[in-house]
Parts: sequence; structure tokens; C-alpha cells
Amino acid sequence: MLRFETAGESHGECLVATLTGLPAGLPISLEAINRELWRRQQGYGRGGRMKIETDRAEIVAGVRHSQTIGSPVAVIIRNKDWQNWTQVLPVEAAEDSAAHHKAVSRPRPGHADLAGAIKYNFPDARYILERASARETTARVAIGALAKALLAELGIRVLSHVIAVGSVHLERCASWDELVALSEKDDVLLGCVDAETEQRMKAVVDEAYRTGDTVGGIFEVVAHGAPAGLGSHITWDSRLDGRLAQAIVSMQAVKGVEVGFAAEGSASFGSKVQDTIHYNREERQFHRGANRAGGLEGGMTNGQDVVVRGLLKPISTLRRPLESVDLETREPALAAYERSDVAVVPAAGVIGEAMVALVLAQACIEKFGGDSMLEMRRNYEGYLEQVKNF
Ligand code: EPS
Repeated sequence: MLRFETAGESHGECLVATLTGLPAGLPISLEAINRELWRRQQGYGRGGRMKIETDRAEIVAGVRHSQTIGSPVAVIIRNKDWQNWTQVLPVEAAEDSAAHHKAVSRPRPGHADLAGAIKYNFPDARYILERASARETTARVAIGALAKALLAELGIRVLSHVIAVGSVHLERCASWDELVALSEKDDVLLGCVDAETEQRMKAVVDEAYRTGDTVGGIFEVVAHGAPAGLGSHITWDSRLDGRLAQAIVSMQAVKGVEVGFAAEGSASFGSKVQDTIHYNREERQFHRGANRAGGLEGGMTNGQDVVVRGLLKPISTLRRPLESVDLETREPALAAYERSDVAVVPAAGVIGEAMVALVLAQACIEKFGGDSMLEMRRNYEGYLEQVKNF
């Protein structure tokens, strides 16, 4: 079993994650983790916080001499902004604590503010937004990079790209090589493989900047190199499509998920939707006419690329605030605004990669098991041999 947890508040000391269940002997590179953290911070439309932070992972347990040792891996990422919040969010109450408290008493429509304040019985939403903030995804991306390291050992890679910002859509499919090239870029605009479409996406973000608004979009995560047979049709909770859907929708601001061409498929005839099956006798291999199923049939990988999309709503902190109610006076009031991102679709793609990598790594560990990489690799190669001889 591969399990993970995160902790940390947006303006607290640091973000923390533990990942338990990685086999011993997996090579780990801090540079690779930090590259993923850097990727999460990029994109046109990010807010002022990204100018403050340069996210760096510190591994404090579970890795020695650049290899896992089988025990839980613990990662921390320090918040540079913490130094501005030590009096606002101290761990221990001080005499003047109340004077420094930064109440958020005008909940933002769309954010966790109101439901969280009611549920946790706080007079304002400060402690709710501190944890609900997408800053938490920094921790997910750090351990997602560890999951990616495991998958890389099995020849599986997970990448993403942006297919829509607001109403501007990429009107063609992207090749795997284009995603690889995108992931290697050192300047990220909106994470779209098509330069002309990306400029039109930028114009939408510019419009949101001009009008004090925010804008959402769609990212697509692709896992390349996964063998057929991860996940299973036998129970609801072993179906990999369901597990991927939960992982994606658990991301802040994601309101929808699509496996393959789900939306298009629901509006088409069956003859146009299913991926026809063919066999090459020389290569002794099955292949498919298309990949509309997104590499998943019956809740199992089928050997094609796994394709999952996340539909991101525009984030809910608006410079031109929406109608709300003051929690103290119960009078109508405009929602709170501190600072915010205007668009975060490329960053969401990187977080989506981390979530997909964690789910696929879980599925690989379930199927191939092993306490060490030696054992897991042996099991994996044995399975690949079995599939080859099918
Ligand atoms: C984020 C950090 C946050 C926000 C954003 C994501 O920083 P701050 O609240 O200090 O500006 O920029 O969080 C939200 C979108 C949100 O609604 O809370 C990050 O590191 O990604």
C-alpha cells in the first residue's frame, strides 16, 4: 500500500507531506523534486505570492544517500511568507494574539470560507482559508515527484498540458513528444502546445486582469508507458478510472473530470466511440484504432496512454469582489480580497500530474509489490513477460 498525507497552512511555517510504502532502493533526486515545485509555480496569471516563494523541498526522513530505505518519506517545504505571519498565526497564544488576528469576515463565494466557518464554528474564515488554499498542493507535488521517480523505474512517465483557458480551446490533439518538449521549457506561458492558441489564451487572461476577474480552464494529464492491467473491474473501489477521478476532483477549484473523450463520447453513437481492436502477428501485439477511452477500459489500463482531464473553475478570489454577507453584522457586503491568482491552469496541470502519478504508483505497488526495488522490478519484468506471451 502507498499512503500519503499532507499538512500545513498557506501562511504557516511550512507545508509537510509523508509518503509511506515506497520500496527501498528507489533513487531520489532533490533536484527533480524542486523542478516539479518550480513548474507548479509557473504560468501567466499567477499572483503576488509566487513572487515571494521559491519552493524547495527538504527531505527529513526516509531517504539516505539519495535512495529510499523503505520507511515513510517525510518532506517539508518552508513558506517564505511565514515571516510576515508569525504574529497573525502563532502556534501558542500570546497576550496580544487577538489584536493581530486577521479576520476574514466577508466570505468569498466559491471558496471554502462560509461552509468551513459554519462547520468548524469559527466566527470568521481565516483558519478555513489557510488550509483550503491551493498552497497545499505544493506538498502534493513534492510527493508526486517521488511517485514519478517510482514510475520512471517502470518506464512510465506522467505529463500534462493546457487544452482550454476560458472559452479558448486547443482544437487538435497533442503528441507525447510535444508534452515532453513542453515540460522541458524554462519559460512557461500557459502550458499549451500550440503557440497561436496559447496567445489567444493569454488574451483571455489579459481580459480577466483588465476587468478584475478570474478565469478557469481545462488541463489534460497523460501517463505514457503504463502496461495493460493496472486497476481492476472486480470492485467499485479497485476501478482505476474512479480512483483517478477522485484524485483529480480532490484538487482545489477542480469541479469536473473527464477520462478520455467522455463528453464527446456521450454525444456520439457507439460505433464512433469505441477504440477498435487489431492484432499485429509479426509483433505479436494488440493495437487500437484510436484512444478515445483514455487508456482505461473496465477500470483497467489497456496499454494505451492514460488520459485524464480536469475542469477548473475560475478561482474565487476576485479583485472586483462579488456580493456576500458580513459574518459579524449579517449585512450585505462585498467579498474579501487580499491578493490572488487570475489564472492557474498550467499549475493545475502539474498538480494533476502529481495526483495521477500517486494513483498509478499505488496501483503499481498493489500489483507488483515488493519491499525493495529489486523485488518490485523482478515482479514487474515477470508480468511484462507474461503479457508478451499472452
Ligand atoms: C497559492 C498560494 C496562495 C494563493 C493561491 C495558491 O497564496 P496567498 O493566499 O498568500 O496569495 O496565491 O491560493 C488560492 C488560489 C486560494 O484561493 O487560496 C499557491 O502556492 O499555489
